[in-house]
Amino acid sequence: MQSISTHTCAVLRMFVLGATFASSSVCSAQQVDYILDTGVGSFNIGPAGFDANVTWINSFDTVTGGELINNVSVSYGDIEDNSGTIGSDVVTLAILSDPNNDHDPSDAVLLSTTVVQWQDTGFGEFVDYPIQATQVEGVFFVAVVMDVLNRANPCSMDPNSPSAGTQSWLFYNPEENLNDLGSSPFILHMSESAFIGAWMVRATGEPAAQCIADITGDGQLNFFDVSAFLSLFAAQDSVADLNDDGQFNFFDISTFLTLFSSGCP
Ligand SMILES: [Ca+2]
Ligand SMILES: [Ca+2]
Ligand SMILES: [Ca+2]
Repeated sequence: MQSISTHTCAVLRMFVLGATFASSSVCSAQQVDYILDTGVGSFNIGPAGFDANVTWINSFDTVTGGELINNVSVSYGDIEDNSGTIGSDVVTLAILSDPNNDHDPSDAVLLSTTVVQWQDTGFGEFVDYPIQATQVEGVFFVAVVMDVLNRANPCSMDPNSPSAGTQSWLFYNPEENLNDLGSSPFILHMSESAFIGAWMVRATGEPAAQCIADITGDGQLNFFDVSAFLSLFAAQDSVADLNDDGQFNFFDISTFLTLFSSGCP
C-alpha cells in the first residue's frame, strides 16, 4: 500500500507565458510516502543462537513524483540481549535498486547509505531520518542494517500488512554485506517464514529535479538540446509545445531559449 499526498503542483507552462519563470521549487510541496505497514507493529525479531549483522528490507515500487528518496522512518525493537547487555546502536540505512524489478533483493545494487543511531521506540512509533537524497526507479529497497546481539530483537514487524511479507526480507551476515546480499548465509523472505508481515520501515520521496531544456535527457545543456528541440518543434511534437497551448509558435521557442539560458539545477 502506498499513499500519495499531492498538493497543488503548479504547471510550469502557466508561468512561462507570463514571463515569470518557475523554479523547480514549484512542485516541492509534493511528496510520496512509501509505506507497507498499517501503523501498528506487534512483534520484534532478531537472531537466536548467534550474534549477527542483521539487514531487514522492505521493497517498494517507485511512484511518479517520488523518485528522490530523502527520508527513511523506522520503528525498532530492542538491542539488549537476555543478560541485559546493550548492543551497538549504530544503524546503517541503505537505498538499493532492483535490476530485474522482481522485489527480490538478492541481486540488489547499493545506491546510498546513511549512518544513524538506533532509538528506543515503542510499538508503532517511528524515528524519522533525513537521508542522502537518492534517485530511484522501478522497484527499490529500503534496508536497515545493525550488528545485533544474540536474542536482541531490533526488527519490528507489522503482521497485518496487506503485503503479507511479500515485500519484506531478512538477512543475517557475519558483517555488513550490502554489496552482495545474494551471498548472505541466511536469507528469509518473510512471506515464506513463520513471521509473515512487513517491517516497520518507511520512506518518503519527492519529485526528481526536472530540467525541461535538457531535451536529450543526458543532464547537460548543449547544442544537441537546441537541435533536438528545433526538430521536435518542426515536427509539431507535443514535447516542443512548451506552453501547452496546442500551437507551435514564437512563444515555445522563446520559452525554450529562456529555460536553456537559465540552466539546469
Ligand atoms: Ca531482484
Ligand atoms: Ca542534453
Ligand atoms: Ca505552444
